[in-house]
Amino acid sequence: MKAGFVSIFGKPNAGKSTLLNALLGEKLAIVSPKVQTTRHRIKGIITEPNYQLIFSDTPGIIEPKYKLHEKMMHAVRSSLEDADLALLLIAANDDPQENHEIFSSLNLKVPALVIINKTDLVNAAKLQTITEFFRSKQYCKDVIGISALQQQHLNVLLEKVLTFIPEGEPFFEDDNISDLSTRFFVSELVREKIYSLFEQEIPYETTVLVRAFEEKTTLTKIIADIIVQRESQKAIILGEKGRMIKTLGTDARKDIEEFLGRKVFLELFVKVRPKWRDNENFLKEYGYI
Ligand SMILES: Nc1nc2c(ncn2[C@@H]2O[C@H](COP(=O)(O)OP(=O)(O)OP(=O)(O)O)[C@@H](O)[C@H]2O)c(=O)[nH]1
Ligand SMILES: [Mg+2]
Repeated sequence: MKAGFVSIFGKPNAGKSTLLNALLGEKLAIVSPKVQTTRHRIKGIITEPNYQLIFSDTPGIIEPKYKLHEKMMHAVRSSLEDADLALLLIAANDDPQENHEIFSSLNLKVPALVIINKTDLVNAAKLQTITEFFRSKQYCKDVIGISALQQQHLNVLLEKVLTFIPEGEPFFEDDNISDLSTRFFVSELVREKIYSLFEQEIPYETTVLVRAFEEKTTLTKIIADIIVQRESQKAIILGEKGRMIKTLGTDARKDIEEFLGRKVFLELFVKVRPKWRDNENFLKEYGYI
């Protein structure tokens, strides 16, 4: 039996969360075409008869501008600490040198595989160039090209990963697929819809807090607060005659129903909390520890 921790690192938008979901065959982490979608460390556990792998999706590596960003980078550091192996993810259409600088800045103490994602977007020659670029890097044990979106070469990746995992007993019961609460995943699904429905600063200045979660006989009743920084943002999220929040609620409810496997009644409220992203108390209340 092998058991170990594998952390996924990379720039925002490299496809870390898409990869976690593809490996688990389950949508655990929210995904969007916008940068800085993931804000927490999200563990996804795969248990097979002969191994247990605990993957960690992490926030994209950025230069912190707000306390919220500092918390996000803390989630990155904490995933560095217990990893047996690091997966350094780069989008095939992104700049290798810039990614190399970010990977170097992690000061890895564990072996790393460079994973070139989004290979569906480039030709073979380009893939070859990036592969050669990383092969010579000191932290890089191997380079593997994948497409997380199209689920290509994930088996090659898994097999390679296992060669770096020590013998050991499982850390989690075999029916666990994550360490996070259902409330967390519900709030994330609402946040995902905010990323897809709203533009500019709104996704980045918003968070979601599940305030009530009640299992009734025929459905689950959920009340969630959408926290924004300004009154003008509240007006945009509500929309004319409440149209936007209605769409948001319907989209989120459908995904939550799929996630929970039962009917959901979802009620959303919008609350203004000026500068919550820089306020320790608010950050704590909203689950950013
Ligand atoms: N073409 C293509 N797109 C991909 C692939 N993997 C991910 N994407 C897209 O890239 C975008 C970003 O994906 P995410 O998984 O949210 O990226 P992330 O690295 O988790 O981003 P942050 O959470 O912001 O750090 C989404 O639009 C995905 O659909 C891939 O293999 N090919
Ligand atoms: Mg992500």
